[in-house]
Amino acid sequence: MNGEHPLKPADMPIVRDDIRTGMTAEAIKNDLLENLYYIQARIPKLATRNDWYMALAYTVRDRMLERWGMAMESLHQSSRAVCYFSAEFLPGPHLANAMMNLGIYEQTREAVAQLGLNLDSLIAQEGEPGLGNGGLGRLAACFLDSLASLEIPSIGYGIRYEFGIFDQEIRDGWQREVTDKWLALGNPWEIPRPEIAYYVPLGGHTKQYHDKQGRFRVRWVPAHVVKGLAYDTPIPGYHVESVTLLRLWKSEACESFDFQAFNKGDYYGAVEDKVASETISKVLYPNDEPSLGKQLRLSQQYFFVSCSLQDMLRIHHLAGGAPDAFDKRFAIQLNDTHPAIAVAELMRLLVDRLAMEWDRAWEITQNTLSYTNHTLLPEALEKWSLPLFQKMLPRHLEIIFEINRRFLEDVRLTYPGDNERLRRLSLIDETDDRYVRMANLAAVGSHAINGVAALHTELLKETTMRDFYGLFPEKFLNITNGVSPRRWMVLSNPGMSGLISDALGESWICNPQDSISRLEYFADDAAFREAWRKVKQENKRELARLIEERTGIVVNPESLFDIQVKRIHEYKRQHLNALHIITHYIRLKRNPSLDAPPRTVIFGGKAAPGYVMAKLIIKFINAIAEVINSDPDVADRLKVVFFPDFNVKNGQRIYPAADLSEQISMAGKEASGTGNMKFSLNGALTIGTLDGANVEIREEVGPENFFLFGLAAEEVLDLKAQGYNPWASYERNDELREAIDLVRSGFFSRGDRDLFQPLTNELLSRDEYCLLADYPSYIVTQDKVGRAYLVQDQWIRMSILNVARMGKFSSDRSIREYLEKIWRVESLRAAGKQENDKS
Ligand code: B1N
Repeated sequence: MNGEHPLKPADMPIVRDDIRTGMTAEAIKNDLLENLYYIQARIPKLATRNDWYMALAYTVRDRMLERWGMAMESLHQSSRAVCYFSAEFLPGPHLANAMMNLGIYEQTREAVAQLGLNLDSLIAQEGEPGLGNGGLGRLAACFLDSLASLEIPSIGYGIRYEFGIFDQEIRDGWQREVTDKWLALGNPWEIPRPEIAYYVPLGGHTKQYHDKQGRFRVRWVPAHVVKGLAYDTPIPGYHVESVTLLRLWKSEACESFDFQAFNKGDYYGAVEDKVASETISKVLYPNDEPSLGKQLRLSQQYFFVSCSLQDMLRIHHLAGGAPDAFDKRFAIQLNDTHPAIAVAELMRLLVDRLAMEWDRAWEITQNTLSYTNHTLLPEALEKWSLPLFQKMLPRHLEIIFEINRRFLEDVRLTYPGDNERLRRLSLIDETDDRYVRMANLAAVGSHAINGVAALHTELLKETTMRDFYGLFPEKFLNITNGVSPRRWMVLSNPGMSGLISDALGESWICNPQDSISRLEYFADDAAFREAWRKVKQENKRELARLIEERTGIVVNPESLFDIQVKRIHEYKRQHLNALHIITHYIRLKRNPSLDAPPRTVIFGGKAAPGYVMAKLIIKFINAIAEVINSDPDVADRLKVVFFPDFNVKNGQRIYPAADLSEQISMAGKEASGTGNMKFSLNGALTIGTLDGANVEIREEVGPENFFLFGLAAEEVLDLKAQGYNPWASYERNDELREAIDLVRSGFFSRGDRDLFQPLTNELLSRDEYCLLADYPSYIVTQDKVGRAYLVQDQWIRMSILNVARMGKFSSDRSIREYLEKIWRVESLRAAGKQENDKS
């Protein structure tokens, strides 16, 4: 049999263990051939690049499954595990990350080379699971990476969307959305678990009854039931023996219900039910922030929360745990309010299904749950209209009313007669129509509430959740976001990471907070600076190649790479960046010998398909790019690029090539930002406002290594309180007026004066995000950036210092804080150590 395998020499013995788990190039090569043959059913001669990619993915996965078994065992035994509930996960491509974490990168490269293949091209073949919109989903993925690397028993629970975030194409400067068919070529990283399935009821009504003990009970009689199936993806930690589990739910029709309709002869009714059931996990809502009262979104949230809680109860039960000890076994983190229905669902499962007393169930619920807030934007606060809620989740509405009744009773005792406050704290908004307020539900049902950066948490306490802070200040805490140094440094920037490791050893990869600061000494080492500059230069050359391939634009890799990549949103102010470009362009036209370095301004990011102004901003950037890039007068001095389809994969090539990171949101609006951290960890300097985590980044790297501009959050409030008049700003500043007038003249729109009117009108009349107020200081600060860049050696020093001082922003540090302050869960490593100490 072996001898018949076309590429396998007859004398190569196959030892199953070795082939699936061996870490040598030889074992990897053999497994790769086996998987190509037995899973892809291909012989090497006929294999496509995707066949090879799939076979390689299975080969790497084989090496994770062994660790998987151990992880499952610990979950079923361990004293306490973390469950991260998130409607979004953006893990990015798995292959290279898994090879790095398993420590088999070089062996795999060799194995693949022996077969005449190129590893980088196989890595490039992988798409990515775009199961998230932006920062919030990517944060969830970084957190799983850290949970795995710190060996914390943990599960990420979410939805297996069939279609993730749309792919973005740019046509004639406009965004076009293309469906993301991430599952089309198969997904080798997931393991379907058809036997792990739960029923999720929806609609119908409730009935009261008395049980055998004569106790008052409620039964929910649903109108539909859908089934949730588990799909598991192993998330490997860095150089450790364990993996974390990402368990995503896919919705399906539940056969028994199909057949009922079918038997009644209602074939189409049965099919409709099937379609409706499968719709639940069909597509990710592409909105980053504004909440929209869509029924399907509420059913998605309930669907995944119910499956996950039922799954946890099953795991707990299998381990012999009593319902009463549920909170000892699990900590659940709610990633924003998207899974906040967990408060009512856990109560329902404990009270209705497991016949627990209300008070005890409430204690368990509060002990188990904690809530992270990710935004202060008022339009993002999730609320569901009462009729919709009643129709879909009648039992949950009753439970929420009961929670609210008890809660408001307590509030009345604390603040007698303060009806205004009562109205604000209520879980039900009764201002106009009636709504369920998900943030209030999450706050009341959790024992901890955290913001994601110091400033954000302060503003949360002072504004959005002020009344809750007054009521239970002890619940509030800050945990500043972080990012994975594995994916965002080692994997995406091997050149820079290699330099750091050569200088410091490799301990910084898992412990940047303690170790990477030693890099500071190397900022004074001229040879090190030169090596650092070369790495950045090479990264920029790489990105320049990619830009040409994707957009046709040729950029100068020696120019200052000035980059803003993030979701397109007015509060993030990509159009402020654009106004600077226009001003710089006008100056260059007027003064060809202007003393400023050549610049390439690069943008990337998706706009929500229904967000008209954000889509116009994309068109605006592309329109400016078209004019400037074809103007020979500034050919060597200024280029503008809109890099299409910004996602994790593209991000990995963009961050390492940046000189300047644009973090220019209006102060008070960006909860944290995490791109700001990725840039700085890759040696970019930041131009930014005092917003979100920028404040802490500046504190860490030092004000002299950070280009600060603009109003602070409080100053924005003052300005608005005084009655902000953007028109006055426009009239006061000549360069601003020139820039805006040039846009209004149709200069960037082939003479069309109307195209960008919605944009310029908004800026001149309302300017909600104070672009015109911040314009002068932004321009002055950009000039400073330009002058600083001209002193290359000094710039490189600052770049090294940025990286050396960014250790705080590892997601490992964030996770340790969650562990200590909220979850009270121990690492397996620590637990194992204690066991050893005892024996
Ligand atoms: O969460 C990130 C932060 O770094 C960002 O500052 C913040 O904007 C982002 C509804 C959201 N907040 N809210 C969302 C996403 C999807 C959705 O449907 C809201 N995303 C953020 C991580 O903390």
